[in-house]
Amino acid sequence: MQKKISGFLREIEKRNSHEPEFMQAVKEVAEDLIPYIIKQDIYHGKNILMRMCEPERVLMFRVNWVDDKGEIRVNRGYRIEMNSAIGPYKGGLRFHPSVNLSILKFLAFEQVFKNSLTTLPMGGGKGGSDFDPKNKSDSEVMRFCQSFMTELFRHIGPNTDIPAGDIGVGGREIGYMFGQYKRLKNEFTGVLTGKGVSWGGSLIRPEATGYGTVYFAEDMLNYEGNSLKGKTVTISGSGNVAQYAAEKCLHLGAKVLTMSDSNGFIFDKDGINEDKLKHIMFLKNVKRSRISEYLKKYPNASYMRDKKPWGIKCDVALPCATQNELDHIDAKNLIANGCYCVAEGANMPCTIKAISEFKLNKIFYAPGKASNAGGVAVSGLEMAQNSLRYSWSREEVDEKLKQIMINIHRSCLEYGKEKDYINYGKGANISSFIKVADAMLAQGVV
Ligand code: NDP
Ligand code: 2IT
Repeated sequence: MQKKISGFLREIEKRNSHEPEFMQAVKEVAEDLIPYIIKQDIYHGKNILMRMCEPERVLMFRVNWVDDKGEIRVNRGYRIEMNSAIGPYKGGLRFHPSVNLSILKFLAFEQVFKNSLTTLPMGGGKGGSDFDPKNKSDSEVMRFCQSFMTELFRHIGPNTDIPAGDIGVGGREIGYMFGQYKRLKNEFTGVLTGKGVSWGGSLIRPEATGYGTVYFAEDMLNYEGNSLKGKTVTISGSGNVAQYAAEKCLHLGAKVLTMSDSNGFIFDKDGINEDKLKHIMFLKNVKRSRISEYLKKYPNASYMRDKKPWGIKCDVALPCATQNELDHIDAKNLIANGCYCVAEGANMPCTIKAISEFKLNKIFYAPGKASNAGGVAVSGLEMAQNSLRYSWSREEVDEKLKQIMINIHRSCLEYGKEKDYINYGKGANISSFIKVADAMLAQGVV
């Protein structure tokens, strides 16, 4: 079996050498899927996984814009249209200087499986740019977004490809891109999700990824007769996902000890309560400042520059910042300190070796494609509301989100139960694969 898996990965590597993040995402999926596919007559010999590893289309384009000093800047824009077997391409846009083809292909590949798990009709895609929104004025961000959309608009549409936010792309950027799309097409449609509530957005979309991650962690603990109430939680990141993961932890009675950004983390041993979290939201969303400023208002907390929060003792860890932010040393530290549940709010935050440590030590571990699917799920609900030209209440959307997370948990159990461990990764990979593979088989070789 190992030979078959390595043979497959060698083939993929030939076409995708120099794309380490993409290869990492494929490896993680192939190790669960190849043994499954070999045993299933309908999938065996159809080269389905190989087809799923090749994007249906990759768009790369120049994005010129003029900064506040009048200088012309050049960035690169991308959209990976990965798989449209079960619906139009759907997935976020990331604006970060580290963005490259490998990172966007890994994200688009993961998105295909994640979207399938939501049970909503969405294919997978991802895009973005190496543009860095940090330290840019509002007008610079607007001019960049308009220029980016001036190329992207011809490739997307409410029945073709529906982008949303991701790192560096929040409500402000979605607004500027939506405005430019509407102006170019003279159409008011649901072409982007994460829109403002007064112009077609869904209630709970900003909260959905973080809330969904915590609902999933709660489902995992409930399954063992436990819950988040009274538990200590470490969170990384202080952006959209981290903020609402922290908020839902507080709703469920847990104590949040840490939050971070790319410069370091804060540790508040008294717990980050609702007021403190509000202050973090102000620092990050309004002031667009650094997490270290938390100490100016709360001097009893500590700040560790250039460090990650995984050395802090906790029951539950929620990595909510970025890929490969939790390695096997961090995993060993967490386990040594008594952590027994890890749910990924970010995409691929745990390295393959870190995941092996969790499995070896029988730690509850939820892969992002399952635990952070709440964000795209509510994007799917936003699309449904746009098609209906109607909007659901906060309670209705939250209830649907909760039910979707419960169903994803159930699918993971169906295919991931092992003798004395629930392999959530395997469960998520197999159950999401079946839906996409069946659709691909039905639609022929296209
Ligand atoms: P935001 O841009 O709102 O926040 C990102 C956070 O992560 C910031 O605190 C940022 O710190 C930190 N971060 C980013 N890059 C790095 C890095 N290289 N090292 C350390 N910290 C870093 O993004 P989101 O919260 O939306 O996204 C966070 C993660 O969640 C990503 O992996 C994303 O793909 C995933 N995700 C997002 C969804 C969504 O709906 N938004 C849905 C599903 C998954 P700093 O301010 O210093 O950059
Ligand atoms: O990684 C993700 O699932 C997202 N960034 C959200 C995608 C979406 O279309 O809402």
